[in-house]
Parts: sequence; C-alpha cells; structure tokens
Amino acid sequence: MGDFDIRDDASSYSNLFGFLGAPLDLVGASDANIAILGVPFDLGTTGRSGTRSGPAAIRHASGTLRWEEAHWPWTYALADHLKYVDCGDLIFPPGDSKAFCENLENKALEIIRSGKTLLSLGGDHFITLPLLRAHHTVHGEMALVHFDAHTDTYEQGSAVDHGTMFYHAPKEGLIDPATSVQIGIRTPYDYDTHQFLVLNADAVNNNAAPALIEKIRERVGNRKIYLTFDIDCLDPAYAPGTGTPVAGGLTSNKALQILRGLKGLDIVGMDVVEVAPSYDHAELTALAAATIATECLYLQAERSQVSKGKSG
Ligand SMILES: [Mn+2]
Repeated sequence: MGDFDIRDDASSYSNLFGFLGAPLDLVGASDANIAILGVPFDLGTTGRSGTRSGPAAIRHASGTLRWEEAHWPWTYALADHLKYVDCGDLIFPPGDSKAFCENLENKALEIIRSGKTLLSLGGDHFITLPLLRAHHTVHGEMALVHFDAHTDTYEQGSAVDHGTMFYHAPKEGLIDPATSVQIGIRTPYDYDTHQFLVLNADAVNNNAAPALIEKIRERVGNRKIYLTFDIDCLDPAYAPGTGTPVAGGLTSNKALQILRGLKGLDIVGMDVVEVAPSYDHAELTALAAATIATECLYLQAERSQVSKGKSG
C-alpha cells in the first residue's frame, strides 16, 4: 500500500474522523505542518451551553467540502501546499477548568514546538485564552484579528468566562490591542477606554469587502497575528447554532470575502469557536464553521507560499 493521500476519499460522508478527512495523529508524531485540534470545552459559556459538541459537528460538516479539488475561488488543492493532520480532541477532566487550561496550553505548545501551525475548533470562546498563552510563549506579543458579535473584553466575570479573554490577554502581554481589530461587533463595550479597532456590524454591512480588508491590513501591518473567529459574528440567519446569538450580523459571504483578503499575512495561530450543534438547523452553523476553517487553511497555504518566495 502506498502513502495515504487525503484526496483518495472525496465523499461527503465516509471516513470523517478528521477535519476534511485528514488523517488522525493523536500522539503528534506526524511531520505535518498544520495540526487541527478539537477543544470540546463549554464551561465558560454564559448563555446556552453545548459547544462541547462543536468539534465533532464541524468535522462532520466538513465532508460537504471534500469533493472540490480546489475550494472555490482558490485554484489549487490544499494538499498541494500543506500537510495537515487532525490531532483529535483535547483530553481534560470534565468540570475542572484549571486542569483544562493547563492541558490546553501544554498540548498547544507541544504542537507548535513540533513545527506545526495550529487550527483549533471549539468549544466556547474561552479556549482562546490558553491558546494565546501557548502561542505567546513561542511567538511573543501578537496582533489579534477577532471576528465576533461581542468584544469579549468584559472586566467582570470569573476567571473562566467566554466574555473576558480579551480583557485578560492584553494585561498578560499576549496581544497588543493597539495593533488588533475586532470585526462584526454589535453589543456594548466601554467606548471611552476601548483600545481595539472596532469594525462594527453596521460598518461591515455598509462597506464592500476590499475597503474593510484594507483597514484590517493597515491595522496589523507585518506583525504576527492570531486569528480567532467566533461563529456568532455571523447573523443568526447564517449561524443559529451558537450560545449567544445576536441579530444584525454578517452574511457568511461577507465574512469569507474578508478572510480571503487576509492572504499573505503572518497568521501564526487560528481558531473557530462557539458552534453549539444542539441549536443548529440543517448543519448551517457547522457548515459555515467548516468553510471558515477551510479558508483558514488556505491562508496558511498562502503564508507558506509567501515564506517560500512563491507568488501568493
Ligand atoms: Mn466571542
């Protein structure tokens, strides 16, 4: 038997143990350059619970995307430029948030130090804080590109709360708000002291993607970037399966256009969070998340082409 090629099974329903059918690498032994990790944690949720089932739902919905050799509008197959594996789901003792934080930070650090770029599938948005800590250890202070209905900069709340990560992350020196941007916001925050650039939902819906992309690229420059996509950035019409939906959000098309406009940027880590399948309909939310995650992989393919000196 020859080596496994991810393109050998392009069906939409079989062998979906890994994202897009990626081979499983539960011990992290592969020489792949991209690792996908499920993080089935939802103890930081303030609204409806259930994001612990997000990773499995996203993997299952990703089957729908497998028949395209080149995912539209890209013109090449991911497998031509990236070798990606699915590391399965993080293991942690249920109900123990402290152990969860340690396990996730350690697992992420182990993956990053093995030379892989990490794409994490949540789980509630709190998972981004331990992930930022791991990435900071290797990459130092980063710019944050953050898609969400909420700024998640709330000061109140417990140490484990999916609305507080970006209050704590700048205090810990993990990210620099002055070079970071939040996209799709449509809930209150402290307008006087807020340091992140906010492209709120109205600004995004009233402007074409190229102008928005220019603003984001200008803000982050050539810094190392952590990209986090809370699925509630999308309007509930496009992503009903989430814990804290907010009307008036982005279309999936606008979000995908903006994401593709980030090609060539130095994105060192990524996550897609807050998919709660129990409130989903017809896999709308899971498919949106799987498509966003696929675009994230294309951003890595573009990044590796740039770093190899090829045209991107
Ligand atoms: Mn969020």
